[in-house]
Amino acid sequence: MMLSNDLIDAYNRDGYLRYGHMIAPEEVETLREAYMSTLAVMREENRLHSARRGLTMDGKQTEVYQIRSPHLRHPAFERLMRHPGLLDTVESLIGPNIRVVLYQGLYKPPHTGGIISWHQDDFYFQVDKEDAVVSCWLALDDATVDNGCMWVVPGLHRSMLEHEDDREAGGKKIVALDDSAAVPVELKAGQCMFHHGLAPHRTLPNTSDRHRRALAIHYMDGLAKPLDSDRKFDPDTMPVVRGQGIDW
Ligand SMILES: O=C(O)CCC(=O)C(=O)O
Repeated sequence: MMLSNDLIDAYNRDGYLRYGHMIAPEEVETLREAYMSTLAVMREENRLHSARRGLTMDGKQTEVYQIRSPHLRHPAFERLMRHPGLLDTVESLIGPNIRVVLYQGLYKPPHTGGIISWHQDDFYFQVDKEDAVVSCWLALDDATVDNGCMWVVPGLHRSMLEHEDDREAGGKKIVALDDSAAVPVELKAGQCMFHHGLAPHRTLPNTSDRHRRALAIHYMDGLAKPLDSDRKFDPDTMPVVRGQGIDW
């Protein structure tokens, strides 16, 4: 179902939208099974390496595992990426031509799940059109402050901020951000939130004894192109899922 004007206005004002339930409990269960079996296969293939580093309070290495392009690994992930209700919501936010620019699972294990620092997705995906990137972050476990839910700073999605190497955790982070107004976006399993490509967001460690399994699908306007002309195009990992798309 397309979003109401009130919800679109809220997204435009805040840079994010806490959506509520996108998928049914049976589909959550199917996705959890696909997630765990994919992680097990990646471990067997010796391809499971933490995407971030750090130490827990008791000195253990922290871990954040990324499943890149999960739709190429299991049909349940493909189904989610093309879920008609999800695409209706994305269409309400960025228009009728929709391409996936990156699809990833991000797993924070109990107790050792690490940090992903403040960043803007447009740092990676910036394209030649405004308001053309939106990310859907879907929880497969209840996402709470103690297991590493998403945090956002409402209303700070107007400009690109400077990023630098995050020497502690790895990856990139925003150099200077006033996060005094930051809010956690807690979700139940099967619920999702959407954030604008310029919305600063982060996730904190998983200090709980529960998994924190999430899927992030980053969509862009299919008629836009990356500003970075070196950005590689790959039709398998970046499919058009509704309307038209131009390749680059
Ligand atoms: O799942 C996480 O911990 C972080 C995800 C994220 O930063 C993103 O989807 O852009």
